Amino acid sequence: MGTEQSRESRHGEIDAILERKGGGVRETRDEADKYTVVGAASRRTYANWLTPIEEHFVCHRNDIPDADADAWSVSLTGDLEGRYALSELKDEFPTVAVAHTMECAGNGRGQHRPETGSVQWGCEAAGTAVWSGTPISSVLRDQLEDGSDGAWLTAIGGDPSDGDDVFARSIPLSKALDDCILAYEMNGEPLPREHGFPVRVIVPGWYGVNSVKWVEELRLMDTMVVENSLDRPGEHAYWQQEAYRIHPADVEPESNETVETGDTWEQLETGEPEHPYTFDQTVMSIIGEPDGESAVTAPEDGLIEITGVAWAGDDDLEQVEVSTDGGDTWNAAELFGPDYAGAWRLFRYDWDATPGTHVLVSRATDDQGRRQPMRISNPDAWRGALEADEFPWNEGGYAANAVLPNAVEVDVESP
Ligand SMILES: Nc1nc2c(c(=O)[nH]1)N[C@H]1C(S)=C(S)[C@@H](COP(=O)(O)O)O[C@H]1N2
Ligand SMILES: [Mo]
Repeated sequence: MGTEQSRESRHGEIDAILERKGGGVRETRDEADKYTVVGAASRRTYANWLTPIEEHFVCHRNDIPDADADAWSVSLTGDLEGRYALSELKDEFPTVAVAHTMECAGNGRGQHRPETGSVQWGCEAAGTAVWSGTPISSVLRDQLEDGSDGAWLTAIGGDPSDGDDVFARSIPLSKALDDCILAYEMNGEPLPREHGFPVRVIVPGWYGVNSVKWVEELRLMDTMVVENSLDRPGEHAYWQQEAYRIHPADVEPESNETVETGDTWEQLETGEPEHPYTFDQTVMSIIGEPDGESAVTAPEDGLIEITGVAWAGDDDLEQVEVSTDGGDTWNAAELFGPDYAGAWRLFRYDWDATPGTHVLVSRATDDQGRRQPMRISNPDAWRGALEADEFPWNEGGYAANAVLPNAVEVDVESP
């Protein structure tokens, strides 16, 4: 297919997504005119626990496959064998639902200075949906031997890659068996095409890139995907070993067969491996209301409720603090609402507001005591940034969870 022609069909496809999505939506692409990304969340999205499909961001690079659910199957390969039709996956195994806060690893990329490449997200690329499907552990259990410790499960997407590497991502088998599912519904609806119809992987609490859409193969190996791991054309390792790695400018990340931990923050702190993989999400919070779009009139008692969401990947959240003076002083917020592993929690703080302009900021800490840093560092700081309460600027603009870039400026008017 000629480039012009595929671009045209691509733009049509994006228009169709935009039509289905609600307000606050825009499309962005990278230099190669690839990447369908639709920033669907607005500030207000973060004042609610459940993200409606229309407000859930979309992110992928290739065209959406034209999938026929009746003909779709998932093959088991590597140290596994077999193949399941979608109907078998649905009917022969238990159905479960998981609540998952999905954040694109590039969320906050647009907050890096100098700018990094690719899509300049603000904080729109996160959402919480309830995904239903089949536990991966149910599908694999017959075939697993006791010695599967340390193994990796690679999911391969059926999106056409036009001669580039197929979209393949590996996660530790232990994580896959713990809580991952093959999802065929989102918020009780059949999976929308752009979210992976007819079936996708959901990896609760991990960056979106790990949740492979349009999944057609699950491969069990002793290593994660490295070059030439798959029975596929191409070199295979781009999406695992090159893209979505956290590293300083002008560095090519090293390829690893395995790593000790799927905890992205621990990789960053310890330098093992040198260039972390974007696996579990780092601790993060966003204020949803007030949203700064219009002035707020203080009620008679002066109390304005500040509401937002906070999450910590597959770790638990310990606390959330709110500042109403741009980060100079902090107050404890109250956590409320649903409390599911892998999904964000709502927080609120009753603010005794005075008329004027105020800068509201939120800051979350996970159960291992790791707190969101204040700002993104300069490009030279790399891992040393953490000691200065900064998040390391990195070339791909990944995993940014700094506090100040997500501040909201609010005008309060007298009652
Ligand atoms: N097959 C396939 N799966 C994919 C991608 C892709 O390009 N191809 N993009 C990933 C990325 S980077 C993200 S952030 C999530 C986004 O999921 P969503 O579009 O349902 O929000 O899908 C992931 N799964
Ligand atoms: Mo992403």
